[in-house]
Amino acid sequence: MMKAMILAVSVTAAAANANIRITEYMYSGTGGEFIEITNLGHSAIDLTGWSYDDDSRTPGSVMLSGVLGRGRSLILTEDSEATFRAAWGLGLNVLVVGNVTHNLGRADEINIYDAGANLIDRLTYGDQVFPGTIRTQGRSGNPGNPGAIGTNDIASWVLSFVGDSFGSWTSTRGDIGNPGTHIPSPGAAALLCIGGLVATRRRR
Ligand SMILES: [Ca+2]
Ligand SMILES: [Ca+2]
Ligand SMILES: [Ca+2]
Repeated sequence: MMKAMILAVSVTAAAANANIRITEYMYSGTGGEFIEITNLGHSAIDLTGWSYDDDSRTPGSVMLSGVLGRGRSLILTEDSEATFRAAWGLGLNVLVVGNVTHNLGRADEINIYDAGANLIDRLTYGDQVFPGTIRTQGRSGNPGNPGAIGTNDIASWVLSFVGDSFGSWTSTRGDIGNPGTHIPSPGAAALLCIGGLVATRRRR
């Protein structure tokens, strides 16, 4: 009985962890490069023990921390936290891990690991390696459709521009992106809405 309960709890935790997704990145800019991860699930997730690494694929390289609420994002950046917040005008509702040293190059990889060192999400990119895909220099990249999230499909990612559906703006240093917020694409919003309706009906 107890064993089954523990198993159920860990399966639930694993399913919840899978809701943490890479939602934006910029490998180079006038300001510091950054990565955004977002909690796309329905409950807060404690990131204690979680970590990031680039293409060296080693859990524990850069530690994350904090509790990421539903719909909230965390930024990893080579800037100091204060510099990044000031450049993009971010409030304290956005978690920022600054002074990250495992930096992104033109062709690189983003790996997010949970506290158990399990790979939770990965994005592999490089415009020379995968011709025709975006080059996030001075403007960030975003998943262009819901299927691009959590599937390591760089061909489906698109560059930010001011006035896009992601709500992108220009930082004080001239970089374009939308760090700290993730607005789902219209398709994803519709799916979430349908999912919410089904869940509501089931609860009744
Ligand atoms: Ca870089
Ligand atoms: Ca690197
Ligand atoms: Ca974003």
